[in-house]
Amino acid sequence: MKKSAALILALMLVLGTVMAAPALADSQKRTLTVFNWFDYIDEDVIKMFEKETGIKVTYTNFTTNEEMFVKLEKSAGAYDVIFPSDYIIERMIKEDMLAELDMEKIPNAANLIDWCTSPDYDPENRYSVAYMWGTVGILYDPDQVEGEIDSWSALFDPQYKYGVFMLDSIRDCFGVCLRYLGYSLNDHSEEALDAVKDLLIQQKNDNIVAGYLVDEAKDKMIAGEAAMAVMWSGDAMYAIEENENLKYVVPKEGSNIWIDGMCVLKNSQHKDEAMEFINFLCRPDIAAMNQEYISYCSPIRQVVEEYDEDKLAQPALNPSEETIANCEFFHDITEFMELYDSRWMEVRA
Ligand code: N2P
Repeated sequence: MKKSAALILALMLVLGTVMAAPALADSQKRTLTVFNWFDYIDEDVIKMFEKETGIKVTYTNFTTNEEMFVKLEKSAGAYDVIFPSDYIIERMIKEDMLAELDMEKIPNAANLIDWCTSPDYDPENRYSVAYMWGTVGILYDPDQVEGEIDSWSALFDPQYKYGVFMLDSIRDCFGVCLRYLGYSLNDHSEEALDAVKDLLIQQKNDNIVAGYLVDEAKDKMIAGEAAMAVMWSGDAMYAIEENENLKYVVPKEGSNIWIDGMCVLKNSQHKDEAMEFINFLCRPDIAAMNQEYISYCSPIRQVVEEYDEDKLAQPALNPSEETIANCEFFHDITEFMELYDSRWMEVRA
């Protein structure tokens, strides 16, 4: 009797401790807050990362670089990993907002294709690792336009009544107009910006604009709701995969080529977890999942090497050398953005 009572007591004690012990005190849990563009990851990738590492991810989204930047300023310390484009990385380096990456913790960065490893905005990859890249062009429905489109002039052709979705993103929208008018997409002269403003207001007055959109445009184009849309190449590729009738072109006047990077904020409290996350996204199988899901161009060599003929034939995924040579990167022109902002407000009013 005594023996079994002691045994039961011992058993209860053991069970009691096991059940009462928390897995890990909250303060010891590894966490990470990621701030990325909408529609820019296969969410299964996040689940896999959490499962493999035990790091709990809070995943949040933005629509444009400018929106992201404002949110970062308003909530310092809230985010760890962010996905800014080239010109914003350039700005954030200047403003000392980014942490230097610990490349020893990101060995998979060795998988990057060459031209994405030493971009002008961060020549030694001290602050960023490329996530995706692409161009800006026109996605169009050949059934709703006359002939092949090869010029930005189509955006301003009054025959396309409510036929054009514009990209609701200030640098992209001004950039394509600047190139159409023969300027650099980094121009900030009053003369050039006034010409862009007049062009965009005329386009509205001619009832050509069907809307200023960002992420919604791809689904509307798949559904045939407009003749054309100014679009980032990956979204265009996504739409083409859903509706093979659609076509993408980078107009002959030239356009923007861009790289979105992965960066860690200087004030992040979870830098190790951040490096692990970036490393995970550079793993070839993970990068392939993301490429498949979002349709943007991955800079991971093994993914690119697996593209089949159909993919390679798509200018939205595989622009020609000629197209690339005719494209420019955006640069940081923060000190002149007031000149853009005031005109943008007039256009959008
Ligand atoms: C996808 C965001 C694409 C980023 N929604 C373009 N730089």
